[in-house]
Amino acid sequence: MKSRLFITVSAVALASLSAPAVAQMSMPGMTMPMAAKKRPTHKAAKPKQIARKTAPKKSAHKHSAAIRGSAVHARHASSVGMPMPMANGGTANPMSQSHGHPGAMSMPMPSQIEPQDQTQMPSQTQPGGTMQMRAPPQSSSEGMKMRMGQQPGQTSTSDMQMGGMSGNTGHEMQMRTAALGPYPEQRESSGTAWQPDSSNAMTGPMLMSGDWMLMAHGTANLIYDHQSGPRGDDKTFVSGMLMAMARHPLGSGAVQFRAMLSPDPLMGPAGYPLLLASGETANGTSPLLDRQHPHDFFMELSASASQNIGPKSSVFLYAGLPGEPAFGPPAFMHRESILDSPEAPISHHWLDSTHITFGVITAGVVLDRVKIEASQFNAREPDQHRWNIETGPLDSTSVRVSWNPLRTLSLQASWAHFKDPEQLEPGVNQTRWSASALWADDPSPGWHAAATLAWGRKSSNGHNDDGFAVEASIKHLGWTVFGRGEQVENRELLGSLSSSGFKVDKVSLGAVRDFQLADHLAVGAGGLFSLNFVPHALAPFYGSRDPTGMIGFLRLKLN
Ligand SMILES: [Cu+2]
Repeated sequence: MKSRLFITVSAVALASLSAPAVAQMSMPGMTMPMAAKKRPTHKAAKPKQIARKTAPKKSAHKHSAAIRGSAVHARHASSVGMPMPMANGGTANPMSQSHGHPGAMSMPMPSQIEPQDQTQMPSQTQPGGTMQMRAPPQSSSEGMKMRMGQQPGQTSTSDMQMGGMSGNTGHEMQMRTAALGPYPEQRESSGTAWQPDSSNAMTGPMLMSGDWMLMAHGTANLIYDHQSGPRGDDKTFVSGMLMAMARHPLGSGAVQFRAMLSPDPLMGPAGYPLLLASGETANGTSPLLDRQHPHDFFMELSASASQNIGPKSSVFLYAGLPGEPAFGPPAFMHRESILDSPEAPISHHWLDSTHITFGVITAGVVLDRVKIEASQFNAREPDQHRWNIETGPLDSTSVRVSWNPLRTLSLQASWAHFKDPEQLEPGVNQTRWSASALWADDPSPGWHAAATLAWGRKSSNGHNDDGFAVEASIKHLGWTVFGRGEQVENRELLGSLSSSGFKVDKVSLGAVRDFQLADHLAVGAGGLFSLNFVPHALAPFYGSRDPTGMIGFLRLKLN
């Protein structure tokens, strides 16, 4: 019954993909010059700006590839504090950033440069779409549904990237606000976490409905997993996530609702075999060892609201049940460096296991490239019941400072005090520290690369246990190659036999090849090989000092 619920929800989301009314989007690089609320004063704006607004009407299809990936949301000085999505938030296809492919221009064609004020043409229909009547019409894209699909293989999309456009400030250009502030949308990752502006991590279909921008993002993996040795196991299972977001302008900022669902509970309470992984429980009485716990069906149900307090600054509030507090790097399934890997990191509980926190409120301030935020949250890890929503006191605290010094780099440092996080260790508090650097760039035309360097520390009962992760991925054509190296100091691996800390390491290398099935849906096939390294003391338990893991997977991915 619960699985039926998930399937239904997934089916609805997938069905929306095939609707002709769906616009291609890349959340980070959302691409449509739409929803610009027009005011008469805009008639005086530069032709280029006007043309951007009018572009959807005249050339939504013809120039879809050009529009996708155009990078900046422009706002005229006279738009009275409303950050309007005139163009869009970024380089959806970083392959083409700054390479000036022929046909990659999102600059208006001459025929588009007509200073028409669409507010005077309320009943005009859009090509391929419907125009809802509304009096008075406020948006050039009111009710418009555009198809702006683009296959991943098509790299000749973008043109003007954020940096390029923001250099165009003679006319007070401004990026359209993201959910939490006036910066490129692709900076936003899971929860309130940041990633590099050059990231291309969240892709999926997008739909405008009035002033609402609706976005979907998701992956479903069918996995065969083999982990070697006496503590290993085999399993075939399904994992993944489906995320839906809805954003609307609010005052000088935006309100956003986000839901993320996971099919993980279908794999059963004991999760899947993953050597050296530990954390949470399958039955409420014993810890999960050498297995990765399933995520709860509800991974995120959150709302956020932001208000700009300056051209590059904002304040925001975020609340989730569940949600992600301001701690650590973005969650692994959203980190561009490793999101193609179907397995969880063994450093999950050092770095980012808080991404499914049952109860969190975060307040933050954005000052240009810096974000400072604090959360009050319920640090108790999810229990073995994976279909429910849990509650608890918001008695834990975290603080995170994020800094994107370059378009290609995102840094964070964070601290958290966890009150009573472990179901199996009641009354034991924990302090965690984390620092990370995320990088993303196009090393050469047609290639995209991402990397993460992260450190996390768990302190409790007088112990400090460190975890490190280095991750990288590179994409070219339909191929993605990804790898990760990790080291953690784990005191849970022998359960009640010993609470000594053991330094264990793991390296994994994998690849996946995606094939486009439809405009917004790709199917991929991939594999992954892992080598684990355990100290002598653990070798008898694992059968050797270097047990291995192998995973083969098929996946469906929204893009
Ligand atoms: Cu997790």
